[in-house]
Amino acid sequence: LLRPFECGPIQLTGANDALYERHLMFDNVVDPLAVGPRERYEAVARSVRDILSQRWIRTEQTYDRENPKRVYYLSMEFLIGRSLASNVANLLLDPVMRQFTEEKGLDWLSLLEQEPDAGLGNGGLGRLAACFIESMATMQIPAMGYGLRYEYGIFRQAIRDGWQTEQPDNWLRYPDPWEVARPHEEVEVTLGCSFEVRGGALVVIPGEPSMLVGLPYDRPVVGYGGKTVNTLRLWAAAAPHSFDFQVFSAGDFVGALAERLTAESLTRVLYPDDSTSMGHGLRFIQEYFLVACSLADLVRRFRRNNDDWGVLPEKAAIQLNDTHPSLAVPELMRILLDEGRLGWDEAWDITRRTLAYTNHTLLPEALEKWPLRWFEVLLPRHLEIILEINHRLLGDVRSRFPHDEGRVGRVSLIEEGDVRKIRMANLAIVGSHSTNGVAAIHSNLLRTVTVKDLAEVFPERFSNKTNGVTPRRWLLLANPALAATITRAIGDGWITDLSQLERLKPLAGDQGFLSEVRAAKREAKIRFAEWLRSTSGVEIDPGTIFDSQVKRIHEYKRQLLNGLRVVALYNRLRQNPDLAMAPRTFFFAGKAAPAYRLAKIVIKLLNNLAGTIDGDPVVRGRMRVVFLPDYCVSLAEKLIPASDVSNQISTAGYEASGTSNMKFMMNGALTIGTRDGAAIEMSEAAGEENFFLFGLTADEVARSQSWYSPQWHYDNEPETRSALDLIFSGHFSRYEPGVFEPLRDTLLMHGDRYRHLADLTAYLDADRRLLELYADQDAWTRKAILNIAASGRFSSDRSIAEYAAEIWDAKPCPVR
Ligand code: DL6
Repeated sequence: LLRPFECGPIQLTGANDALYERHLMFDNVVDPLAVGPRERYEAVARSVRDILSQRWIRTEQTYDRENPKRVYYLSMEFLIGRSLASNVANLLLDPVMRQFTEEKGLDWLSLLEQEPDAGLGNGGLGRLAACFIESMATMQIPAMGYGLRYEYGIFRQAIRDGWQTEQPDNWLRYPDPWEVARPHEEVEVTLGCSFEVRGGALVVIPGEPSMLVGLPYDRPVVGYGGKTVNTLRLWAAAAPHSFDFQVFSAGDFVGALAERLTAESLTRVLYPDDSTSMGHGLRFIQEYFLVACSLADLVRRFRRNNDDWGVLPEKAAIQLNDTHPSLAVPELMRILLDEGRLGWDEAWDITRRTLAYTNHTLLPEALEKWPLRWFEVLLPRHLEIILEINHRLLGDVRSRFPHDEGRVGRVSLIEEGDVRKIRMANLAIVGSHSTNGVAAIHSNLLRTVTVKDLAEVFPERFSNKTNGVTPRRWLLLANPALAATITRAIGDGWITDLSQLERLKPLAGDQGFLSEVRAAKREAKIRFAEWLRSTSGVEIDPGTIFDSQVKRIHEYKRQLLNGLRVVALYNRLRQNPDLAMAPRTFFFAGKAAPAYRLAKIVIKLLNNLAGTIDGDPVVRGRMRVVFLPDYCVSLAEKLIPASDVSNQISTAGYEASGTSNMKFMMNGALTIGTRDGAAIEMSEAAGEENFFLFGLTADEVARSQSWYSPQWHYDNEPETRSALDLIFSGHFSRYEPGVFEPLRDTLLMHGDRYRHLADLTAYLDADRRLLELYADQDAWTRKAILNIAASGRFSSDRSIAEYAAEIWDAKPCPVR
């Protein structure tokens, strides 16, 4: 067997070669001469998995032996993307792979394209979870991710006539070489009701408890250097084995199978919406299923090595990624009370000291509140526990804040009304020892506005942990040219200590380094242009400025504002074709929640802008708009390194943090943006003079209700007016008259909650400054270098170090 990392770097040996050949022939039982690219990808991936397996086993053995405090990261989403290149890079296998693919005549890049993106998330929250587990493995923290094994991840977006259409993402159609099924570690989950399929619909039968089975599928999480290989455990739902025999013998064969299908459908699909909590019962059960499976599993592991329930908080830190897993509060209480037979006070103390909660959004419509009635039917014991927690909480608040019934109503775990609801954020805050936001401004607003009353009751529980992204995937892997340039300049210590990028600062004055960074950017642009041409036939010019906005499509993220900027610039060129303006390609990419009508109209607008502008000879070669369909991790890995400009233009106070902003910064793009989310801290780190900031601040937005008048901007700002007039004249929708009227309604008629027009003129002004700078290529590259040099703070390693020290009290447990 291969013994990686113990005998020095892995060499290309006959053994490696044999691994591949065996997998190629025996896994799918095919003639190696007749295999296709998919089989080749699978064989390579399986060989890599073989190589990491020993270390994976050794990691678990070490944790078992050392019994360290473990971190459990519970998340409904892990937006993993592809694994092959990242595992190879983290195992330091790149040179071996290069030699191997050469000898086998394999094209590495097309091999990588065979792997589907594991799109088990909507956007920032899920991608953050993926960066965090990679950082924890790199930092040798004994950690485990727990999530759901959705059979269908985030939908695949196609664009038809400019409109978004959704197609199922059947990412598990072919066997996934990374996952390992662990049927012997299944767990059972009990619900207070059962289900039946009647006429194709799922019908709840209250009062009849039922059982589900959670089957774990493990994926390796390889730390950089390959020393630690942690586990991401994803749960798939199944029906229990026992039930079918009873029903079969009663004769209802088909009914029994249908029920099995019902159970399995629980983890069939990821909910494709990250900005509303819309009361889907299935989602509620998914959340409970994740919590119940994960807690059963981690408690079982804990009990293997510890008799005393009281030490749970010293052995396990459970981080709740948003409120989605916040049923962990009553579930852990239930386990401690009913299974551990502890008294309330002890159980409550253990629960609170074990759990911690991260908030990711202040949008009221995204804060989860589940109908109390659902608890009555599905989780009656949990409801009992929640009511008791609430009873004690309100008693405590009344005694600490006498005569303040308003506060009592606001902190309560229950929202009164026609439909009584449980406030999941309140439950998570009350039932844990730590609540954090994900950027300084966000944590501040959370504490002082969104949950102000609770923060005053428990001030010591609140903190900030600014997000970060893993430099391995987002710089080393995504941008080989820039990564090599940096390594040549300062060595490779930055890969695991991104603060070392600061050492690039003095090089911002070095002509040689400037040329190298410029060449690296050029290389990334050419790579991206070639990839785009070969995969979609779209031709773009790498000599133009690449100006990108890529993220979920949402009103608060204001892709519409960017669209208005594009139309205003287009108008300038139409009116004055000789105007000097650096040629630019505007890239947009992102998915809209399938039921989010306005976001879909924004996608339609952006696509129509692309079509009309592309067809207009007056601006040909001067500006292009490209909407890249089906935004996903692997598209981001290609576009971000190639971008010169990063648009981060949310209405101030609405974007919790943002993480694409950090990836762009690390890759040397300059940011044009509002003072929102982590962009504030990024501009502080780089110096505001190296950012193109514009627009209302969060305070100004909060106070703008009294003065904001979209009509005023229309009447008094000629560029705003002509941009809107051009859109509503039908210039971009000749064959679909009126298609953009809903945009007029939001922008002009209904008060424009997201203040688009208030910021448009300032955006155009910042854009003018940006173009002025671009005219001086050295000055531009200098700022790009200063941005890269200041991006060290936005590594997920730094975020994880803060979580580990200040929330989890977790230490590395090296695998020897
Ligand atoms: O914290 C990760 C990410 C932030 O960077 C984004 O700013 C924020 O919008 C996103 N939040 C969500 C909303 N989910 N919920 N609930 O994805 O989190």
